[in-house]
Amino acid sequence: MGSIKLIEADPYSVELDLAGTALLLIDMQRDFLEPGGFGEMLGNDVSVLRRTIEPCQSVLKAARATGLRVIHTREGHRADLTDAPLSKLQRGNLETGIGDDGPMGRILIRGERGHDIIPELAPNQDEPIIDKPGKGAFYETDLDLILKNGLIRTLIVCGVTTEVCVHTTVREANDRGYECVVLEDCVGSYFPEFQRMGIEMIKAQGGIFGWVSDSKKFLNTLGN
Ligand code: C5J
Repeated sequence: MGSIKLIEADPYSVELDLAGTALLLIDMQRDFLEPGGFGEMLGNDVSVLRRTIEPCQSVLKAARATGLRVIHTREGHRADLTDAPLSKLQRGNLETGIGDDGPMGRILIRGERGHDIIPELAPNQDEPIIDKPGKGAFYETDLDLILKNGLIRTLIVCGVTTEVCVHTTVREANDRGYECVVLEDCVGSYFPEFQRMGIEMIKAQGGIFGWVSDSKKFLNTLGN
């Protein structure tokens, strides 16, 4: 590795120093992506998120083959819910919400089947998993420490959902001085208009939060 590669992106192409670049896969969990999970229980069509799985698999395979650092995140809580703010537990007046029994175990609780990452994108032993209680992957986690220790400055961002955990994380990363390249076909929203606007917002005003590219361009950059 240690090489500089150009990735085609919007609003303009950008150089990636591969030694300082990590792939960040955000919340590709059963609860969001599989039928019967929390996302579907909230009335969402999970098939629109499942479109991201194949491109994410290609990107993950290429990143591993190149030796890029790969980091996964999961949104969820302790079994006793002591790390979940009341606001998050109560908002929405849901009949079945975080911590309640669902078809894949207790919803968004660490260790439960629904909380885990989908098998198609299962982490390797050497890939850190960041368990986060919030939407942003930096909030109350050691992600920043792991990135700093790994001399990582650039994040290739994939995951769900575009306007919630992806956006929050990209904004947090941006404020901490990281460069983010979001792969459009590897991030998904249950709402088409949020997907479109979420992507637009990242690359607006000369790349106010970073760049937008896609899986094919990323694979071209890595020479796959
Ligand atoms: C949501 C997420 N949508 N991972 N979480 O609540 O975006």
